[in-house]
Amino acid sequence: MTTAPQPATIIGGPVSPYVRKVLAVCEMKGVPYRLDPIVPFLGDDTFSDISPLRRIPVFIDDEVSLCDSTVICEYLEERYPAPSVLPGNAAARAHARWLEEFADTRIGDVFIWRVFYQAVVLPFVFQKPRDKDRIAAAVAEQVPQIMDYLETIAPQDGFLADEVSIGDIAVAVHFNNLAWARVDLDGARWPKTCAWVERTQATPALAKLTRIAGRLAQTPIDQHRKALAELGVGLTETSVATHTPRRGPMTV
Ligand SMILES: N[C@@H](CCC(=O)N[C@@H](CS)C(=O)NCC(=O)O)C(=O)O
Repeated sequence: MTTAPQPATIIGGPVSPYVRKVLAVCEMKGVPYRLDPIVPFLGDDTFSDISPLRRIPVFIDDEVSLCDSTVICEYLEERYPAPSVLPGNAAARAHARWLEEFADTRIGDVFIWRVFYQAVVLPFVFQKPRDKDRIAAAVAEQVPQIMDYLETIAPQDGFLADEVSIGDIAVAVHFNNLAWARVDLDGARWPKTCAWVERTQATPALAKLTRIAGRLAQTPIDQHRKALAELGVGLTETSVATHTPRRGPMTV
């Protein structure tokens, strides 16, 4: 008889797109987890030990303690192969992995660091004013470059492959953060991409996580655990969070 795995611990708040990517894969594969929903800049010394780059997500179970959403999702795919979050043939798998990499690096750099960080993290975590010119420049220059590229690869309908994969998920999660930073995209200019992202965000796992994260995005950080408990999310008993930011705001 196989016993159900003990819940894994995931460190990181679901407002992070990288955390939502990992949570989506857990949800799709039925991997139970408990969350320590920290904002990375508020991590304590234990967090520095567990996450040397002081980034979220971190995934801990009975066998591993892992950093980096891609590494974590690959581990989940190997340990819990069904249902798979990778397409069935080698070429489609490689394409999905490329989109995951593009999302994690380029989309993350622009949507998260140049826009979301400026619009949301600076005022709400560091109590610093947002740099509106910097946000406007990213929205005018880098966001369209990304959208133009995505429009060349976005599927006309469905997903990158037959089923939703890690490539679709990794891209789609970043668009919620852009919306929370109050950036509207022109659906007429990038129709295939906007429709593909919406389809992916509407899949059950991402729809659930977007609802949860959207609520947190409107909730003061010191009330995140309470809000998550009310939403029925399992939480760790202890946290690696402190109340004051450990590191000054990055300039990007
Ligand atoms: N490549 C990493 C990126 C993770 C990442 O950048 N997470 C952000 C939150 S959205 C973070 O922890 N930033 C804190 C920092 O860089 O100091 C992954 O895929 O997990």
